Amino acid sequence: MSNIGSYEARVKDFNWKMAEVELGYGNNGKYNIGYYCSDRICEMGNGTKAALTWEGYTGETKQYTFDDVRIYSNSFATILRETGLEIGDRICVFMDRIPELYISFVGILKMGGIVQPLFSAFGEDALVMRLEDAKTKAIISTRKHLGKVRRIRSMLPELLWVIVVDAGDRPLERGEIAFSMEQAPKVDTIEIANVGPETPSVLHYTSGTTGKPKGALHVHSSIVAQAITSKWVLDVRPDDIYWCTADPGWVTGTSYGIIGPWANGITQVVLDAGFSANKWYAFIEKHKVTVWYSAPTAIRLLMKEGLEPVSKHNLSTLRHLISVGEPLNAEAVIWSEKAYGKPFHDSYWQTETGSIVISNYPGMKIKPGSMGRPFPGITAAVLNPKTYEPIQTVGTVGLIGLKPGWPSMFRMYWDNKETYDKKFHNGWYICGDRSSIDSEGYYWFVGRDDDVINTAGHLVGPFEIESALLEHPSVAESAAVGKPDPINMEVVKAFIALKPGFVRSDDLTMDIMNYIRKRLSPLAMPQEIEFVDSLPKTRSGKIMRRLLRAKEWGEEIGDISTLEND
Ligand code: 6R9
Repeated sequence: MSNIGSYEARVKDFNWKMAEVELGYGNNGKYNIGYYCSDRICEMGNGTKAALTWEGYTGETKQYTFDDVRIYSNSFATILRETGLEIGDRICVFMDRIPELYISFVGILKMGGIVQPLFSAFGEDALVMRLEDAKTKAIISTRKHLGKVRRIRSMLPELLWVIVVDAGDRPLERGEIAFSMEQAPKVDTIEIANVGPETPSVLHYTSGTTGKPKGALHVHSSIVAQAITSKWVLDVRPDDIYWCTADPGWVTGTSYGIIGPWANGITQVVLDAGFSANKWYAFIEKHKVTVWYSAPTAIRLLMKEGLEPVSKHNLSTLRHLISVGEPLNAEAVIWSEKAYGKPFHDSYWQTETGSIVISNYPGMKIKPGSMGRPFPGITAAVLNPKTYEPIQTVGTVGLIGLKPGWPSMFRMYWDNKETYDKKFHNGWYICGDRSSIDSEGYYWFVGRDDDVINTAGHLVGPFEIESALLEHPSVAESAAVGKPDPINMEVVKAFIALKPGFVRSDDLTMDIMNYIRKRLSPLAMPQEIEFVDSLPKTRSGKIMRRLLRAKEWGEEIGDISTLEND
């Protein structure tokens, strides 16, 4: 029997108070996520249980118990306090998937800081944009990424400290601190910041169509939703070995790669290495993974490798598989059933929702290709895009809307109330995705309602790419759109009009691609560049990205006056 039991019964009985009681949230006036992910598990007698088994790209492994996480996160909290950082300060974690990333995340929360996780693959422009916006006070990083941080430091007057977790005795510059988690004096007890349920906890940046990336601000009580969805959707149980393949630079890697599993006292495994089917299967076999949370791009890559690598490994420990981030093709669900004897269960949510809001639940009939049904406690609908009223007709496509009020919902876009307010209409939070609902209440994803590019599950904003392209000496104007890709669903394609004096060439194409890869990230790098004389524009001068996109997808362009508002 799965944790959720009967979906219908849960929907009928559910209220968020029950989820709080289940977690003991607020007992003895304790609301801090850091406490619930470490100290509380130890207090319940599970201090010696493995919290994290980590494997690096060389195959080296390290293991940490919940007691280790408790003590090392105390050490992080202590050093952060000693440097003068306070409740509410933004502290960025900028590391590969090393143990320090996971444990400092807990430590920052314990001292009351707001964690700002950023992908270690981010280049200087991507970093500056997000650190400037959040007025980040400190960064925790490693030597590998220190060069990038040093090069942008002068542009960030608010940045006081860079904490380097693997500096050893190497010389550091002013404002940099060497701190080794394992060598620092062990701190058995600290005063955990006495935060309330509404105190900010995590700030995740996400891309929109226009403007800079926005920081979705979460609060400590988000853990109530993250813990219960881990239990009911991911179906984690005390003896599980849980593997979330997501990087904590992405919300999946924090909500379900740190908070959700640890709040439930679950052992998780982390592989800090690139993708290969054999490596992944060997990892599952070696660590006896039982619950696996991954993403469609990875599943498509595994499908490409076929059944042979599957047959070479013992994957019989797998009990429950879940996917997120992009539409999960029906074929992928059917294939996983053939390959692993278990279907992948699709789950849908966003940085802004903080936790899973629509999903296929264990024990419930899966309809391959459907995202499933709303989580108990979430009121969802498909709305008419003009009136924002729920559409009652089965199968009609509209905008996914959610009734505000669940615990992990973002509370604000950092310093951007205007954009935040635009996400609400007629009492609904508008996700920005289109879907229909069938007669049994299952949601069928249709597409995004904006120009954001979803490449391998990562949202990339066209504005960010176009802004970076404009900094290249040859580019006069540009448009970035998503183009279909069999593995990554979409990849970035850039249309570029060159400045006079520049000539189209393969060398220039490569140069521009590399420029974006370094300044932003490998995912933001255009996989294709098409040089054009000029870009299609509306009368008011806006670039008609949708026209370019429609061509790439072979879609009807239709009446272009409706594609962009003048
Ligand atoms: C968790 C996460 C959110 C956007 C979302 C939608 C797309 C996520 C999906 C899905 C189809 C699914 N998305 N899950 N599309 N089926 N199961 O992905 O957060 O990075 O903010 O992306 O991703 O477009 O609006 P985030």
